[in-house]
Amino acid sequence: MRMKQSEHVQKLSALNIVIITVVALWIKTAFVLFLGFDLRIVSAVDIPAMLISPAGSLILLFGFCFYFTKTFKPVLFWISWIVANALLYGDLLYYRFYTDFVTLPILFQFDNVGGLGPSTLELMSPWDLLLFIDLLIIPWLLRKKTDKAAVIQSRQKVWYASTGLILVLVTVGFGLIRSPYLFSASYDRDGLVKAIGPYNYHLYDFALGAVTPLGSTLATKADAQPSEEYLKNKETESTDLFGVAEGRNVVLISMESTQDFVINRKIDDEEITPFLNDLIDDSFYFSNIYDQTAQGKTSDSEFMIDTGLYPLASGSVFVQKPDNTYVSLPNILKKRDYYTSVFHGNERTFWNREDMYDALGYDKFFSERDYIVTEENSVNYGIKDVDFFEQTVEKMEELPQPFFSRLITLTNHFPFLLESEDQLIKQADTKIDVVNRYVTTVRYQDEAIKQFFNDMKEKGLYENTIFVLYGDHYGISEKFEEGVFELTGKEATPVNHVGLQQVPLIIHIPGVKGKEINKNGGEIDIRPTILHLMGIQTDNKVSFGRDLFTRNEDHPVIFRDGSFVTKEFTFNDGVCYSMETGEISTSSCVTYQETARKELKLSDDIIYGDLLRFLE
Ligand code: GP9
Ligand code: MN
Repeated sequence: MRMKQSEHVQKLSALNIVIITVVALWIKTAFVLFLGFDLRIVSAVDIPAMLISPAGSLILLFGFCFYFTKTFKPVLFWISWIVANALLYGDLLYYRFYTDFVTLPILFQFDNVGGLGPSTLELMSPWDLLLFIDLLIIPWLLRKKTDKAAVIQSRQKVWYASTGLILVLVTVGFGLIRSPYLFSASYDRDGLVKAIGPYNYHLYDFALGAVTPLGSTLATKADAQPSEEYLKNKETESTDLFGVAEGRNVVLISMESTQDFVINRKIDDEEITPFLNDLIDDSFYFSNIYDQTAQGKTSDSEFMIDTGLYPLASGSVFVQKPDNTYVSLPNILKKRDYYTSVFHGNERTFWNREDMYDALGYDKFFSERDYIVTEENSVNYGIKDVDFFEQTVEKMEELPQPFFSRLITLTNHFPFLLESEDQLIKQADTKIDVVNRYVTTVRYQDEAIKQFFNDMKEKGLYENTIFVLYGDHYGISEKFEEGVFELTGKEATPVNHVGLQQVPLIIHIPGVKGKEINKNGGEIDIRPTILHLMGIQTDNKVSFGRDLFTRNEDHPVIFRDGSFVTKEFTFNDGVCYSMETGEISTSSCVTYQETARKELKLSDDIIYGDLLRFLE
């Protein structure tokens, strides 16, 4: 009898097994929330809120198995386990590089975020295996299951479901009380995940993804009015530089992953960017320009420069909205008899460029198929920059003039791989290998640009051209920033982190002296700056950029997650800091926060409603 009793104690009911699994996942999720992501704890209530946030949704997710037949129950149980773990680990890997969470559209552009290539492997760690430790425990639990106990009483089901539901409601309700903009400003994904947990977040994101396509079907001309109203008050001063590059060819060089900290920096007395440093002496160098891209990376930078609109909060606008009407830079220039083209050594389909370039009005897209790409002249994502520029100049020579061309480099891309014969500077010597390699690929890119300028001179294309060189977005994500701080000797503070989001912007007009301009600005401001130099006054005001020569510095440079930077303050991860002292100054950011919300909403309305079709 005693023997039978102990056997009984060891047996577990199906409900117990589900509860143990949910608790294990809950603990894992809490670990990842606190240690895997960089969600800033601003007040003491953040801690219990974050701890509780995953529980309700996990309970409900696993509860589904109770309502199916005996055959389907284990299948659903394992599906739930896989879904929860895939979301958690997928988020963790994505966050490690992008400091952001996976969104529904990202799943449709999986290849563009590195797929399962070397970039992803670089982000994994052997310690990650610990996250799957419950995979050993669950089969052991299942062996202890009693058949009899497989039937879960209705009363138990009600208790189980009510607990899950109440926890979800408490989590969401508490989140809304603390931040009324939780859902209307859901592009602040760090804030959203912190408040409602990763699983509720994914459910919300999924629902949002399902309803947003309705935006353009239901939109009318009247929806465009608020944007027009808001933007008509945008200041439009002129300077004596207006029209200084009128009628010239325009060459834009998108410098892959190039951050501003490399400019005028040395590794053991060797400059990382010797050519760009020299070029700056003879150019307009905008030294406080911020990366404003989001999940669309390079394509987002292209989008901002061409349209003056903000990128989308989730996914790439190139992938999602290639059928919209855009009043783009190429279209404006085409009306002035420019021939417009893009040169890029990667596949035409990457970032859906092929389709989007049609929408943006480009006459021609020279892509991988137009280049001689071999094993020897390729590295990482494709053709090496030196070969790319060399072959590009030959094509450029044949273009009708004046032309507007964007050239997109590729070699300086994460994880920054380069054969030793191409390494023209020795690796840096920080704790972070990614940063050590980064300086070599940036140095290589600099050499490639130098050769391009020489070729342009040789072909007689240099004098009559205006060159716009810009870093497309950060290369060193927050995860590896420690190495940059080691290199620059700066302290790892939130304000210095914001400073690292600066990308170089150099506008070189042969024959025009130029100077350093240290006004704050962003990539969205590049378009009006080019138009100013070209002497083009656009009638179309539905663009959020401001000419960098006259930009009012009190206007915030707005990032896609609702954060921003002004001359005096920066709002980052939900906290307002003084730029000068780094001290927290909550009330100083309130008005700017409103401006950020307003501009992002108006821009989103234009894109989701395809509103520019009504203004043509
Ligand atoms: C690939 C290039 C790099 O075509 O645009 O992509 P990224 O990951 O930087 O957006
Ligand atoms: Mn890029």
